[in-house]
Amino acid sequence: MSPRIAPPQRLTVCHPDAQAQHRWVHALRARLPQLRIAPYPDPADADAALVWHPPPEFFARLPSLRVLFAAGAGVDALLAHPGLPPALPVVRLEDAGMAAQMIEYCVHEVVRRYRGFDRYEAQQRAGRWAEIEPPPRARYTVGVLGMGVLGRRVAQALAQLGYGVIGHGRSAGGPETGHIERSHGDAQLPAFLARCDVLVLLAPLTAATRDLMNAERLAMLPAHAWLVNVARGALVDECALLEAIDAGRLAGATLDVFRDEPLPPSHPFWTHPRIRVTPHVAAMTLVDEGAAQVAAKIGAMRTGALPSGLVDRARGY
Ligand code: OXD
Repeated sequence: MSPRIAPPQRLTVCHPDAQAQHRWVHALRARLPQLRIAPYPDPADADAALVWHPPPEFFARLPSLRVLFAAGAGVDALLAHPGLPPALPVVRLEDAGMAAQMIEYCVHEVVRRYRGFDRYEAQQRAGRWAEIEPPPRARYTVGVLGMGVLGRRVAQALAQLGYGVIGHGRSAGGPETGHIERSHGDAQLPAFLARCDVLVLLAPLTAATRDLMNAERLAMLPAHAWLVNVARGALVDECALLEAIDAGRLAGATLDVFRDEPLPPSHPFWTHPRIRVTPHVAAMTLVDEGAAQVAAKIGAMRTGALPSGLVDRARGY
């Protein structure tokens, strides 16, 4: 059981985008009038911080920090910060308006593939009039790899539309997901991958998931499958992905995240006919929703409860 975290009094906001930093400061001040809130590096005696990609010297300049809020859902970069004190509690945003966007993005890609809209685009270019009949929706299987807050919402939305959905997680259990078929662990991963018509990656980046979709696992997907990565670029071996698509062992991929961001101008993904690229926008953090969630977490801390979204440092998310 983690010890209680004292509710903060002085909060610094550090964001690489000055405009975003300004908006966070205002939104948090409106929700937390009792706190002293200022843009980094003020206040120098801050006991809490809300951060996105803090600079290398960040933690050395703020020795009084007692809790850290991440301005996003993924904390992989933050946990890899060399200055992060080992015992500092890290709290991440859990939905804060991201789930609705993630659902839109994933549903868009699944529907596009299922209904053949990608093929209709090619047909239009060729001046060809021909119907494409989709298979029965319930037999069209979408695998959602990563059944955290966002993964569960995406899986539920797809299941409500009538797709056959399987949610794969690290371990059995976790929150109830109704009728959605579940699979879990390394042992069940090959069978899960083999059934996917579309695979949606929504797992956090940890030591266990880095390069998860390597050449061997990509080869477990059916050759007609489509990969959608809305999690982190490092989940996928990019060279192996290109090889699999070029060799006809995978239909293609929609990628919102990359190992190097922004995606370098010379990267082959930009021009590949079977790869769709978006610039890490599947679910953008909404400042007002995010500030409301941070205020609620601090509210919970005031009652002596632990805030939701507290990161398990050993597990990596
Ligand atoms: C996040 C992201 O982790 O935007 O929230 O990638």
